[in-house]
Amino acid sequence: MTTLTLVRGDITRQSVDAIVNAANSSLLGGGGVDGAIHRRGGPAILAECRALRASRYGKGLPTGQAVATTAGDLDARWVIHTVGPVYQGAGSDPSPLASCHRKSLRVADELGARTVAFPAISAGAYGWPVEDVARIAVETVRDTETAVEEVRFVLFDERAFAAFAGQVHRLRHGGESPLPPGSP
Ligand code: AR6
Repeated sequence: MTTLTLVRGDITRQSVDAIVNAANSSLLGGGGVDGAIHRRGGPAILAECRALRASRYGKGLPTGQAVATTAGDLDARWVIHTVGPVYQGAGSDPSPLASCHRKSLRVADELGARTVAFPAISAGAYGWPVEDVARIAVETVRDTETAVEEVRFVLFDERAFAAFAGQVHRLRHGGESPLPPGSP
């Protein structure tokens, strides 16, 4: 049974087995969560990202995939880097965003991580409406088989926190799912 928890705050201050990074496909850093993770985690993370670019991911990490590195100086064992999709407007395909959550949990299982913190992937620079991100994230985690015991969504601002809280409430109180069964 995976417990979903919501925290308003900075993901780099969390104490968990794995912290998920909303990266870009270069794996070489950026702004937002990515910038904060590299700043606080120190150079060991970037060194492993560079090694990944020099080996398995010569062309970069594709959208919707996930890969782990050390967490450096963060209070975690691993950072799981995943690349969210860029919002293309109404009707954007949610499946790559669902895939980020599914693949991150799969990597967590391979590592043996039991507590995993997620940010609101794609809800910042990549432009997805946070309500959509919250729905896709919460439903995907609910529908994914995993040995992870706690998935903690760490939301930076009040609006994101409220969007995630609304989705968790809807799930717990049996609201209609806007997605048909089996969709991403
Ligand atoms: N802790 C938790 N959430 C945060 C933090 C933090 N320290 N900082 C920002 N957020 P974004 P994306 C929230 O832009 O949309 C980067 O440059 C933020 O308010 O970090 O997936 C990468 O390198 C928002 O709700 O990720 C990529 O190029 C959410 O985290 C690109 O941005 C995600 O915002 C990825 O864009």
